[in-house]
Amino acid sequence: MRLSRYFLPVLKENPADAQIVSHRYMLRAGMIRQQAAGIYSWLPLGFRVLRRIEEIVHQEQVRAGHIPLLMPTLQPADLWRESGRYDDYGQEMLRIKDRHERDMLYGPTNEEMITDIFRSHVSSYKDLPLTLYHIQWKFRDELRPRFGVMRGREFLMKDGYNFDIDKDAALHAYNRHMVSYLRTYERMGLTAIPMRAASGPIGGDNTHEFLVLANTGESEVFYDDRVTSLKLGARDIDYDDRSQVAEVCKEFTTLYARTDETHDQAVFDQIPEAHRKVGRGIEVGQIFYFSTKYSEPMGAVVVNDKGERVPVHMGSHGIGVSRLLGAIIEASHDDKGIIWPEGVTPFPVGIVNLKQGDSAADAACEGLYKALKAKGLEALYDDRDERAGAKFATMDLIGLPWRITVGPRGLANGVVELTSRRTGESEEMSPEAAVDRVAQIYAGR
Ligand code: P5A
Repeated sequence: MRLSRYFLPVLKENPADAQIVSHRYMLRAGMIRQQAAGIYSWLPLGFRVLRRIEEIVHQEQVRAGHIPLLMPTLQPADLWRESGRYDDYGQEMLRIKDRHERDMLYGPTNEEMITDIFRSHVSSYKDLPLTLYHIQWKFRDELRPRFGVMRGREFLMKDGYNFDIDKDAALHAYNRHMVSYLRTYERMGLTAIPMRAASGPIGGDNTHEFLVLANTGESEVFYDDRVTSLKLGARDIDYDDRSQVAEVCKEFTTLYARTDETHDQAVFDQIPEAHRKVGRGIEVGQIFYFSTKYSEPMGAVVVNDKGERVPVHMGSHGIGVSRLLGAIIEASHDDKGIIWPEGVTPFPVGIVNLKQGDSAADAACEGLYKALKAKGLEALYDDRDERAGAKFATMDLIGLPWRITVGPRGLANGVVELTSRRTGESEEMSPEAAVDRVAQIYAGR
């Protein structure tokens, strides 16, 4: 993408109403625009990151054996009357009437709708286990939408729902989600810690929230800091192997890590003092096992291997897809701007032409741009007629992990400069070597 032809409306000034750094940088980097309280347009740069995050979520869900579908944003109220949640949900639910005076709502979550799909099409234990998920916009009329996409009213969620024959099978689905989420967040460059939490309006007794530690997080968290060094890494997971998956979950949930809702000071006090930490976290996901809470009242039953009709055991599992942009920025930035982890960056590399109009510099930039493209990497080429300082400031603000700087002086010696946004370190090398290095960094992304 050539910056001269892109739509990147960066702001020079700090927006007055943005209280936290991720919100400030998302506005300044021209990623989002607020249209109403807690409701945003996704401008091209923000949209690219959103799509990248969705892509990672999809890949890891499919890897775990879960099946994508797409349910609508608008739902009939009658489904929610069946589960009993229509009245329970209160003012967070946006209620709408259609022209026939039928009660509708903008879905805050989809337990009822997926249960309706299941009961209409599945009737035998032979069709289980089954986990369906989608990535779809939700609406919650939050009392205090704030911090940009972090607590929106309209927000993008991945929500998945498992249907199993009994509790053991459903707990395996729960564990499978936990492990697949760990992998998902790690690919985004995040450490998200599963913490015992409370289930709220979704229900059930088993639930974990995934929290990214950040001072600006909305949840108070209590944890043994050894939990922060656990990594799933590239280990090979067989998602059908119940004991392997359960072992991984045990590894990640044995050390104390809880939100204030489930905090137990007496247990916490037993952690060696040097490891006892109280902090704040951003909730980027939550998983639930709620047994037959929806299947029983809504009649989602199957015939088991003994010929009996039994309600299925269910759980639901959510990732805050749009919130993740904010969480990643909170976890990865400096005073000049965002520092995107390679896994989610909107563009893998930026090209800065220090002397637009200089024929050697222009030709070298074009050559780099095309050579990167040939390797499947779309660079953001700053081909504007701007001062070098302004170009660097824009690149630093939007946070691409790598920058190739091209100028007449370097080219006279046959070199360009490759700079890491994270460390600030630069290395001179030939344009070909720079292309190879960047391609190597992104190999297998
Ligand atoms: C699980 C999937 C559920 O709704 N039902 C379907 C269950 N869980 S949840 O914890 O309430 O939401 C899942 C994740 O969505 C994100 N989230 C939000 N993101 C931005 N703005 C909001 N107002 C908002 N509310 C929830 C969180 O990341 C949460 O973990």
